[in-house]
Amino acid sequence: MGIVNVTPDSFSDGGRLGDAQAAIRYALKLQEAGADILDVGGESTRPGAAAVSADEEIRRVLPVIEALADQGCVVSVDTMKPEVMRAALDAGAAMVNDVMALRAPGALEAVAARDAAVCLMHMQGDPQHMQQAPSYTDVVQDVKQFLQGRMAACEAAGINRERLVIDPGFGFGKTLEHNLALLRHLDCLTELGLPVLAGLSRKSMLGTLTGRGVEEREFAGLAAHLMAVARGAKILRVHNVAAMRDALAIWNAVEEQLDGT
Ligand code: 9MG
Repeated sequence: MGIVNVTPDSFSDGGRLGDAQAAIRYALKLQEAGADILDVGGESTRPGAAAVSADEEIRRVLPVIEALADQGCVVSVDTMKPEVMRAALDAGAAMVNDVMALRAPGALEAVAARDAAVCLMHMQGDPQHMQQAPSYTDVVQDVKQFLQGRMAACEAAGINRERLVIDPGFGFGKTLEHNLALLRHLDCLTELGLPVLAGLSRKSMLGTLTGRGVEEREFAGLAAHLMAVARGAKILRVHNVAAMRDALAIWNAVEEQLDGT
């Protein structure tokens, strides 16, 4: 899954249309580099990021989603808002990536009314405050129980299991120790029987461990994502698709050889 952020700081050339065109070009490059899914988001979920209105988010993502879906790309919309989900699904998005796991009022209904896939991500707190004092009894079991609860809520709302993907939400209301425990025990989440998505690209845990700035975390991200694959992750949400594809090519060649012997 390639990350396509359509926030003002991502492609800004001063004009909305220009921003959308730049985002579309960028997304198509990610697809060429081997992304199976393009995750388009118009609101930053970084710790402390300012919230934007649904109207503004729709203005940012809709032209991008429409153009990509028209060209046959598989598009996911990264949003917490039911209004944005509905607009994006109408525009051709095939998946909703919700860091709130459809907890916003109306979100379950917005997705249940369509047949799109959904990624249910764990987050403790909200993006503004989530890193202030994350706390768990047992982070792996707590996240697993939360995801189980959201799977049950989806099924009760008429969203069947075949449509669901789960995600521990690295960096969302978690300390370094919480993130490491979740990565080490990611296979506990695969026990829930759904595909697991892992998103570690450029995250601060990589910076803490390597001392590197946001733009310099590529190698650390590749290592972390391969460790997630080793523990059963099926979808990787990344900025550098080409680098991740190369790493996976080596991974897959070795694994296939193992299977054949
Ligand atoms: C939007 N977003 C930012 N980080 C993410 C992650 O780790 N997983 C998912 N599903 N979405 C994310």
